[in-house]
Amino acid sequence: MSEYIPSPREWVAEQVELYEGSGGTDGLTLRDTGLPVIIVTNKGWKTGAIRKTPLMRVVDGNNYILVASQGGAPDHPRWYHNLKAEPNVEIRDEAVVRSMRVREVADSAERQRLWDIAVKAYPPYQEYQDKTDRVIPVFLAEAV
Ligand code: F42
Repeated sequence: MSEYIPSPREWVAEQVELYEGSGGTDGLTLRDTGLPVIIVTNKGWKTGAIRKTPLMRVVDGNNYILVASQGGAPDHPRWYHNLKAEPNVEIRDEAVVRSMRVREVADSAERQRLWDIAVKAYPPYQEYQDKTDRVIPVFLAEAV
């Protein structure tokens, strides 16, 4: 069994603790936005450790759209690299935990369709894209 290493960002680690510790009944939204969050459990590609990454809950049918925005920072978040190396993840959506496989969406028409859904769910994503030179990666998580 790999070791779980909490995020070094305190507010993120605290959200994971509350969300998971309550079995998906508490800590379900992003701070004061009231917008729903999921928890992605993934593997660190260098350490092999278990990482838990809260992301906005953006759905496309039975699938989830994962947006590697990191607030419009110049670099991709570390979890981007983890997911590229190990696409098998678990996604917790409230009390439901599912095994899923993620893929980065390369096709530009497909990416645009998913991006539009993501921005509708969480409008700041567009502000983040506007303030960074990188193209913010979009993943689709599908049931395995
Ligand atoms: N981030 C987003 O990008 N998109 C969202 O929609 C989003 C929503 C959201 C909602 C609630 C919430 O609490 C947080 C939310 N975040 C969102 C923030 C998100 O959870 C991440 O904290 C953020 O994207 C930064 O991801 P990160 O993976 O870069 O995290 C940093 C702080 C981190 O954990 N760094 C670790 C460290 O020790 O410095 C590295 C962890 C790691 O993955 N290490 C790898 C390993 O092998 O273990 C190696 C990785 C490498 O390439 O070096």
